[in-house]
Amino acid sequence: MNAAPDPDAAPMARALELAARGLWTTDPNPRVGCVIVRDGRIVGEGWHEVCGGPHAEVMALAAAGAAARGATACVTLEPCSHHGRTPPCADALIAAGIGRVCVAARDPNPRVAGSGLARLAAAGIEVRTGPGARAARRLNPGFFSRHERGRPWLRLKLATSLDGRTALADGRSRWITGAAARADNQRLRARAGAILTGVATVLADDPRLDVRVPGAARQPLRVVLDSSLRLSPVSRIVAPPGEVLVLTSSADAGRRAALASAGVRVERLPAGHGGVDLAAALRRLAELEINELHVEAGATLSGALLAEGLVDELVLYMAPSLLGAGARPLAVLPEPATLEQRLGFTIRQTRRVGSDLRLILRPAAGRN
Ligand code: AOF
Ligand code: ZN
Repeated sequence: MNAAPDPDAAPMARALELAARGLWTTDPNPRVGCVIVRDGRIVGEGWHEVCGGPHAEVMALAAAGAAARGATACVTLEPCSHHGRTPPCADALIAAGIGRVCVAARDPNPRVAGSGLARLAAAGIEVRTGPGARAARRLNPGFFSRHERGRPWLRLKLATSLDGRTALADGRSRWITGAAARADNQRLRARAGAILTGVATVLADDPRLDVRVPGAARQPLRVVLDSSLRLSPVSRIVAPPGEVLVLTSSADAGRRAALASAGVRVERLPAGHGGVDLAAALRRLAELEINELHVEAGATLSGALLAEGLVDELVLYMAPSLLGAGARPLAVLPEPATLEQRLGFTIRQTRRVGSDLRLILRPAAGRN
């Protein structure tokens, strides 16, 4: 005999679908959706669209109007209990007379962290948590990472040939992958809070590292790791729109002033091996409310991030071509002493994008 179907499953799936509409826009807030159900029928829907705007619950309550009384609200994240940029959603749900609340994931924000659920329960509202929790977290890897680990979710993008090369020996790399792969990468940039690169890449390629995809209204912060402040104030990455942050370990006031007058914010961090301390840089970016950090860098910085176990996800676009052994490698890494010590990954997804292949990989268990 089949178990009775879970009545919260379908509205929660719908709430998750709505939440995903905020993929490019809610930053630094999470992507959240809400569906209000009464007698098995959806009477209101909402999602968080933009930071500073109404939360998902408020939008759904407005749509439901008087039908919210006694209804169930399915929300992908615990309703907030704090006065942030907007008043607490828990209070709005209570005031609207909601009878029952079903929540996918608890809000890891220390200003909420269970107190939203507690406030609802104290008002006599039946509260259920759990359905859709994995999907709600998957939709917000950076928001959870920032609050739970104190660092952004780091996505390292690489574009290589079949033999794992990223450029000719002289640095020429435009283009290894095709237009479809590059457009796909634009969409990954659009969901990030910041795009990180190293100054060597800026000096060599003069990339813009901005988002130029239709429908993207927000420019992620562009971050350059530049231990000795070599960045030129006229490099393309500095040009508007969007903001630029340089993380350095240099105290050179003159160079700092030159960058500042070009609108670049410069912050000093401790030095690590071969440059700015990477863990400190990630901590700082989490403090700046960066959820997802999209990295497009050369072999040295990519290798250092991999070697330090700071990469959460690797997006590898592989072009069906060979560049030969003289071409540039994908990551500069210390050679493992034994095969057991090599960096291993699990393949999460393979997909053909135009003429190229896209692999999404995660570090194998036991790392990070
Ligand atoms: C909810 N529903 O739709 C969202 C929530 O500054 P504020 O007022 O926008 O609050 C931001 C915080 O609220 C954010 O860090 C997270 O903890 C929570 N987000 N909560 O009840 C929503 N987006
Ligand atoms: Zn809220």
